[in-house]
This record gives sequence, C-alpha cells and structure tokens, in this order.
Amino acid sequence: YERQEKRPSKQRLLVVANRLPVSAVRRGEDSWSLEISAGGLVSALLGVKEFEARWIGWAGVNVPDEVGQRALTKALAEKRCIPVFLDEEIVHQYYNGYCNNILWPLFHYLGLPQEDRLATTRSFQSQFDAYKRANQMFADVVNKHYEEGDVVWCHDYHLMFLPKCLKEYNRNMKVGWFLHTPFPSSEIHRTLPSRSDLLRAVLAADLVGFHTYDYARHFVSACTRILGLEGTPEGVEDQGKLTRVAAFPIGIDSDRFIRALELPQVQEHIKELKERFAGRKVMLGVDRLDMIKGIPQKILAFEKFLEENPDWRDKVVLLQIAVPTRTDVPEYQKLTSQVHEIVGRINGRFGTLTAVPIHHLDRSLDFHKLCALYAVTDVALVTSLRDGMNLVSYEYVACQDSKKGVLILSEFAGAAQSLGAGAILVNPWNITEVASAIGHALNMPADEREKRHHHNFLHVTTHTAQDWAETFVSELNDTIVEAQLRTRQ
Ligand code: ADQ
Repeated sequence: YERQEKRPSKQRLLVVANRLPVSAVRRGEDSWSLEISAGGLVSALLGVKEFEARWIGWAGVNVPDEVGQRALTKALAEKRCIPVFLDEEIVHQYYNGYCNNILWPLFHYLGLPQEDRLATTRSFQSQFDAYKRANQMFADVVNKHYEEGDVVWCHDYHLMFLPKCLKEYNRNMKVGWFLHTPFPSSEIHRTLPSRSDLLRAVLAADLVGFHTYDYARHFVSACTRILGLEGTPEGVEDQGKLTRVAAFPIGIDSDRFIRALELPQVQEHIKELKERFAGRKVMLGVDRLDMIKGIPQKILAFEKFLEENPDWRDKVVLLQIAVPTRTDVPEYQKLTSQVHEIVGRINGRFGTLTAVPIHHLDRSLDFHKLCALYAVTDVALVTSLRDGMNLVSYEYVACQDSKKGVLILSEFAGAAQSLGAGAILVNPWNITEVASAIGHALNMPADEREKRHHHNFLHVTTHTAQDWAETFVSELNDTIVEAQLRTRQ
C-alpha cells in the first residue's frame, strides 16, 4: 500500500519587525485606510516562494480604543499583517528611548548618551525595562498566532529580546534573528549596561545573521569576551547549545529598478532633469537625514573640492535628497539646522545669480523620481560614518547601466565589502580624501567607469534581496532546534 502523506500547504514564515510595512490612517471610528510601503524587505519576502509570509509588528499609530484596534486588526489581516499595539508611553521609552537613543548610536560607534550621568543612568534603566516589556508584547502576539511548523524571523535591534521571549513560550519554535545595522566591536558593545542580557537574549535564537562577516565576528567576540562562551566557526556554543552565527548580505530587487527605467513617466523625469542640468555634471546624495549618514561631512568635502578646483565651480552641481526622520528628537533637529546652515553658506560663497552649487531637498522622493535621479546623475556620493549595508549604493548601480556613473562609497558602509572593487572607497571623516575622490570621479575616463560599473552591476543583479531572504530562511529551516536535538539523543 502507498502511504499517503498529507502535504501541508506552504510553510508559514512569521516575519516580526518593529514596524509593519504599511502606513495606516484612521478614517473613522472603525475604518482605516492602509497603504503598503514597497520597501526592500517586502519585495525580498515576496521572492521567497516556498513560504507564505505573514508580518507581525507595530502599525506606527497609537490606537487607544478597542473599536479602533479591532477595525485595524481586521483591515490588516487582508494584507497578511498582524498588529502589535503599543501605547504612547511605551513607544516613548522603548522606541524613541532605548532603540533610537541608545542602541542606534551605540551600534554606529557614536557612543552612549552622556549629558548628565545620573539622569542618564536612571532613564537608561527605565528605558531598558520598557524595551523588555515591548519585546514581550511582540512575543505574546507571535505566540498567539504561531502554529506548529511555522518559522519565525525576527528583525533588527528593536527586537533583540524577542528570541528569548519566544523560546520561553516554546522551545520547539524555530527562531532566526537578523540585524540590519552594524554590530560594533566588542569593546564598544561592552560599554552598554545591559550588554550581557542582550547577548544572551539573542543567543536564544537558532540562527543569528548579519550583513557582513565582520559584524558576525564582532558579535562572536562579544559573546566570548563578555559572556565567556566558546566561539566556533559555526557560531557560539553555550553548554552544548549551538547558536549559528553567519553573514547574509542583503541586496535589492534590482529588476524593479531596471524595469522602472523603461516606464514613460520615468523617461519623462529623466528628460526634464537632463534639460534642467544641461552642460553640468550632477552628483547625487540620497539619505535619511541621520547622523550616521555623514551628510555634513559630504557637503564640506564638496565645498573643499570647489575651493580647490575653481574651473569646476559652474560645471558641477550636488543634489542632496535627505528625507527627515525622527523629527521630534533634538539631535536630529540640530542636524537639520546644521546641514541647512552649511548648504546656505556654500551656496552664498560659490553661487551665481543664476545657479547654486548645492540643491538640498528635505523630503522623500517617490520611486519613479528617485529612479530618474539615479539614472541621470554622474556620480553618487555615499559618505556614511557607519552603515549596516547601505542600499542607496545598490539602487544607484542598478539604474546606471547606460550612463555608467561613478560610486564614491564610504569604507564604513557594509556595501564597501561587496561594491568595493567598483566604487571609489573613502574614509568619510577625511574631507580632503573625499574632495580628491570627487575630482577623480568627475575626471574618470569612460573605459575605467565602464569597468568599475560592470563589476558592481553584476554583483547587484546577482545578489538580490530575494536571494538574501531565501538563503536566510532556508538556512533557518535547516537548523535543528535545541529541543529536537535533545529528543534525538
Ligand atoms: P537605512 O538606514 O534606511 O536602512 P539604506 O540601506 O540606505 O538605509 O536604505 C534606505 C532606503 O530608503 C533606500 O531604499 C532608499 O531608496 C530610501 N530613501 C532614502 N532616502 C530617500 C529619499 N530622500 N527619498 C526616497 N527614498 C529614500 C537600514 C540600515 C542600512 C541597511 C538597511 C537594510 O541602516 O545600513 O542597508 O537597513 O538592511
């Protein structure tokens, strides 16, 4: 007789991230309108064909009433999204506080806040408590929706406690965790008061992933030096339990960018931009307005270039598109005014009655306009002081197959490890070096540009977001969780 195995429908992947990939706007007491944001992670997971992905996260809005929560949950269910409701106080302490004021700067080598030591220590503890509480709230929602056989993929520094909370619920749950930022040197991580708790919580996962081998190595060193555990080529071992640690460099959905260039509206934008900047070389910066992106350093390097190369002054323009983020945080407000001030000074210094050298926009651009900008510009300047990967550099390369523009890239972006051979790598702190890289890029002969672009284009189109997600998830699926191991022994 033939044993008929009941084939399950697709295996479910629960993707847990701080934010759901939607923006939700309340239209009435029980009605919501939702817009899916087509970010990299969404398209990456659409590419993971053998799994059916479901999202769990915060919708980014405060919904204090039950009617509103029920209506939003229902609307989100149609998009395969499951909300975690966080109130204003916890968002303030967990998200603005511990995540963005402590972990984000620390992981990017900007140190811990140190204005008033005593106040900082006190608020540190309450923010850390809120962080753990918030992570537990995510875990409660995951646990409620978890079905046997599901694979759970936790994302980023907001959810470092989540693997531990999930395993406390169910040791058989297959849990992966991926960090989108750098993981800093263990000497930086050890300054964090909650250093050990966080490491142990992450180690509860079955698979831990980073963008680069260096970040993975830093994490393993932190576990060996701070926790005294054993690092192996596979990962970290603690009393016979191995947590796999590895590098999984992210990519982009390159086809989406390449296809967009053919669209009539994108072609129209390209034409307008070419007319607008005819006769001048155009350099491009696209960043979230964040201290880690090195925007002031970039603009100062451009000023130095203009200072030292008077012949170029009316022949080159820098377009800096900086989308504001975390606008309620004083440091970010200070950064915005600092950037405005520098841009104003340089435009006053080198501008003419008819043209200015820097166009700075404080806003987000829609996808089609962004593709057009990527396609027409001659040089992209990415000067992050630290950056997990930096997808802007990938997007620029994907859109440059006809122009073959030059990428100037910070050696402190994860992308330097994959696009380093084609880009001009710079130390963004060295303004003189970046200024001379600008000169090198603007004067680069066509054959060298072609060679460099070819190298990077090949990488960007063969290491896509889909490949990244597929590799991580299939590796996670193949790991044998601790509880299963024990049963086998
Ligand atoms: P981010 O710090 O947000 O991501 P990045 O990787 O460059 O940095 O991605 C930014 C995205 O936002 C890009 O897709 C870009 O097109 C878009 N964007 C930026 N400015 C924009 C603007 N003005 N208008 C429109 N779109 C804009 C974090 C880490 C990175 C890591 C990613 C993915 O900090 O290091 O590469 O996650 O893991």
